[in-house]
Amino acid sequence: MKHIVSLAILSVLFLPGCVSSGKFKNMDDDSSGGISRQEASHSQALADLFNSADENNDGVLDEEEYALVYQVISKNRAPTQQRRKMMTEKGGR
Ligand SMILES: [Ca+2]
Repeated sequence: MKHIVSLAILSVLFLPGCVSSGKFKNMDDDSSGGISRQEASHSQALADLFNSADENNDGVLDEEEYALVYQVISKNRAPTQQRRKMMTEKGGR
């Protein structure tokens, strides 16, 4: 039982970081270790937040900068997905 609780706690603590890390590697087309403005343009939300996410103004989002902006984008998407689900359940569009 202790192992299950430990795994649950570890999942809550590290899963968001793992998810953003996987997304980071997907966005980093040339595997340079950073997301350029051009690579960020594949996501409208990321492109819109690129300047504010690029905290050191080097024109590239490193993994830490991306993890922070990913949290913002994910939080902003959640209500929309919930609204769509509610509308689908009610038969609306
Ligand atoms: Ca940067």
